[in-house]
Amino acid sequence: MKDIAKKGLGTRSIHGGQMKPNAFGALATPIFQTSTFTFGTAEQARRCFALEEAGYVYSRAGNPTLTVAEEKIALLEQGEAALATSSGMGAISSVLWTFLSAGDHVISDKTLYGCTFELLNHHMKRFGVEVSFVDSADPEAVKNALRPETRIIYLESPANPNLKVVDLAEIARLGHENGNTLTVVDNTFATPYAQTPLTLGCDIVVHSATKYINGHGDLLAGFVVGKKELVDQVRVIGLKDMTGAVLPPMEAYLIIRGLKTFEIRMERICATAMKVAEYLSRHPKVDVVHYPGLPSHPGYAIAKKQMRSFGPMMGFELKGGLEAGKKLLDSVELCALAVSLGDAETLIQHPASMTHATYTPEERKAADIAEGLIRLSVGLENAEDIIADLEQALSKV
Ligand code: LCS
Repeated sequence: MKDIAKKGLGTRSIHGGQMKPNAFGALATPIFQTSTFTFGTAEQARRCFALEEAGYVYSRAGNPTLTVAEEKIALLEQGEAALATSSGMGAISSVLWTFLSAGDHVISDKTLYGCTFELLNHHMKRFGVEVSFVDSADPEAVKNALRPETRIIYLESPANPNLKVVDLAEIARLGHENGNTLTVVDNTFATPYAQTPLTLGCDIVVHSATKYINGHGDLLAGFVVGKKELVDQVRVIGLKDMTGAVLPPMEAYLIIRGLKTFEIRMERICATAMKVAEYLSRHPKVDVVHYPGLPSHPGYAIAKKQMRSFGPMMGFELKGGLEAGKKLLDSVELCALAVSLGDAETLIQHPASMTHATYTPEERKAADIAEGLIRLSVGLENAEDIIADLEQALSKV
């Protein structure tokens, strides 16, 4: 479609990247469930392997169904290119293994998804990569941690699980000022509906597409987005040779299907999230609500500046602390007690004992992840029903 990059989010997610023409004029995207691709001649095979001719050779390096999903995500994030992976961790590890070598330095925020923290905090040093954990909501802390060998600044904004907001344009600027430093942002919590870090100057966006991008809680997937030159490196080094974290074609098809409703899902969910956050912030048993759309949130002004919407995720703490929080989790009926996020169903969980059990209590304290924090992933149910469920559960606390 002509000028697809200039169309609205809904149009881009439905029409972007579609094969033209689809086999037999099929409207839905065909699932190319194949591991390999045949060549007409030995010379053509040689040209494809020498990258003198474009074409698919083997599904670890590319597959037409994945290409459609990748082009849609690139259009949504306003990046030049995207790469699909088999999970969010597949996207993150493929990026890190591509750009890091022994002797390199990484600056990471202290507040991260638990497994990303585990990878950066425990495993990187086994390969001779040093990681400094800072509070990147304070750009001075990032500036002070920068070294000539800092190759990557890695962060989430809003962060999992406490919704910390970071000034992405400022951090990317500091990275570029330092020279060869890439700012990598996990945009899973915001989604491209609410925020596009590449347009703020960041170099690479990673996603767990398991979450709101797919939106139906029935698969795992990830994406890497950025300049074509960077994404190509992740494809041929991190994905093809190091992690092999390839997305199956059926999963790519389901993401393409889920994306058709991406904009309307996010519109509904973010509006509901705002109502739920306001409800919780007025409740006498609630101590604090962590939602970037509330003026009481420390990152509110920056969120207002860099986000188009305040997103679908929130955290909250009860006045009764951890014990009250457990009682609440045991009392919800509509909200599902489960990790993950971004499903049609509202999900509720306790980070300290579930997603962020990879942190020690001291590490959680340093990262401002309260032991009693409850995390809520708002779903597609009606706002009044989600609120009624929280109300009946809070009455039992
Ligand atoms: N990045 C963020 C911000 C995440 O929340 C997750 C998973 C990942 C990356 C990893 O993606 P995956 O490999 O699972 O597709 N977050 C989860 C969570 O908070 N609960 O369960 C999984």
